[in-house]
Amino acid sequence: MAGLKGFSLHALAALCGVSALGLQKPLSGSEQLPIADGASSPSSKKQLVDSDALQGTIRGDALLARAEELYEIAKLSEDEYNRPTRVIGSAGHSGTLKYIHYALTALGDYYTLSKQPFPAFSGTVRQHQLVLGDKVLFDAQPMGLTPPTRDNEPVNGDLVLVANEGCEASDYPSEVSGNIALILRGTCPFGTKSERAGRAGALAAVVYNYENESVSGTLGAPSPDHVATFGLSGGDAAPYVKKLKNGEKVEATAFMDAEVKTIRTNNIIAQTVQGDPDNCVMLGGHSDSVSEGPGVNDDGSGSLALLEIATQLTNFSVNNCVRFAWWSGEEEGLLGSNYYAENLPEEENMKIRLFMDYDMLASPNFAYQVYNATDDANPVGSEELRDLYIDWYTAHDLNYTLIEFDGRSDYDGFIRAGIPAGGIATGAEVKKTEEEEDMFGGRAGIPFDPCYHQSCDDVGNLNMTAWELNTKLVAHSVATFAKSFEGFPNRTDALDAKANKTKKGPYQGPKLIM
Ligand code: DTR
Ligand code: ZN
Ligand code: ZN
Repeated sequence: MAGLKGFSLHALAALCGVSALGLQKPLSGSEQLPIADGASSPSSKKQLVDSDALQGTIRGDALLARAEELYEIAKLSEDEYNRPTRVIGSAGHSGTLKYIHYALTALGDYYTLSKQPFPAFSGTVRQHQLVLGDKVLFDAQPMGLTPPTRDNEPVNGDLVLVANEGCEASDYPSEVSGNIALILRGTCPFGTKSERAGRAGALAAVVYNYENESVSGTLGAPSPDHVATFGLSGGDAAPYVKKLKNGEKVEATAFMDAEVKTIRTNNIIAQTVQGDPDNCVMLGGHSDSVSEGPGVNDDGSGSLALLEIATQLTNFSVNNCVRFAWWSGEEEGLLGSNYYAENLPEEENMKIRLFMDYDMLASPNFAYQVYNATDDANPVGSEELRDLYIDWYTAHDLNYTLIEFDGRSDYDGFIRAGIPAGGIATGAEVKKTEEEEDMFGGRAGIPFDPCYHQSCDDVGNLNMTAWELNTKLVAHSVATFAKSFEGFPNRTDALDAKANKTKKGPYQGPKLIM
């Protein structure tokens, strides 16, 4: 398999510390051209990278072989999670990191590799229950990264309605202490509400939605003042809000058997040795999945596309440096990419000409989606990157849609740091419309990826046509800027661009934070 020369499932087994007996036959490296042995010859003797040439090295079967290996790695978590997963802290995720690092190391000295460790948080809720009055609220949802109730046991008290939206200390009446706070969603993050409730002495908190639907999000980075916190639909909360506003008493019992672990994890960064180090094109995908499944599309499709392109790029020389990133902790709220972007010294920030995010490139019921970044709302250059994608799909007589640039994936930290960014995707839980069925085929009325964040996000969940095509587009984006930034806006003062023209949405990664 191109790019897998000498890399076999047996090697994978060895590096992941599992018996190869359970794995399929080793992959041979013989039947693919071009074999990525470019790493072995000096860059100066290589052809300058060219979009068509790099796109020409992309093969669906090489991508599929990597997906099959990734699924085998996800199965390393079965003992602990009873299912394949690559969630941070799992054997499946550490196996993913080893796989990526091993594959990059096999490319010799074409890249400078680095691991960026950072503290991440992983939350588990074993059991939970919320009882209001004499009713069990079955749709009450534990917030992500919620702490347990005291001693992981049920706590009882009065339900106390907090004023406004519970974003200020003054919103919490003294009655909250020793009782359970009922807080309206909005204005500030769930984590702030939980922290305020804890500081007011609440035993637990319930955040109720301003809409009828249920609400579940994350408290974000743990705080010692966080308390066990549920999300509740506006419909479920309404009768209790009414009672409390009428001065009636409502008893409550909250039970949250939960644990939040701090884990050390790593981003992996690979930068071409060759190429102008002051003018880097950067691209990323995330190496982790949710705990519910193996994440072969989300985001194996993006992170493996990057690995395949990084492998094939070694056949070429580059004028500008190319920096690949595999982010950890995206699913917990963009932890790795935010950590990276927020810790960039300004001088290093200015060397990144743009960041391209590749997260879900192979959804089974795909649409070709381009993030609708604009230079008015985002760092200048974001719109030009958007137009590169639009031009490529158009040149290939393909339809595309523009989707919200709403902070739901790893570009968010970069645009907040003033770095132009963008990317493409093929869709998640949102349902395909009739019009999109006409544009892309597939089926209207079902999600772009019906296995989004589920155990069925496995190799069978990949649309190979979309994946191979999008990987060629990723290759085009890499080759274009690795060759030249001509016509692409220069970085202005990072601090200016950090004026943060982008309004913070309710999402941080796939998690609702408010
Ligand atoms: N890939 C998703 C996050 C994500 C990025 N863009 C969108 C758009 C619509 C839904 C989800 C997303 C994930 O990592 O869960
Ligand atoms: Zn993702
Ligand atoms: Zn996800």
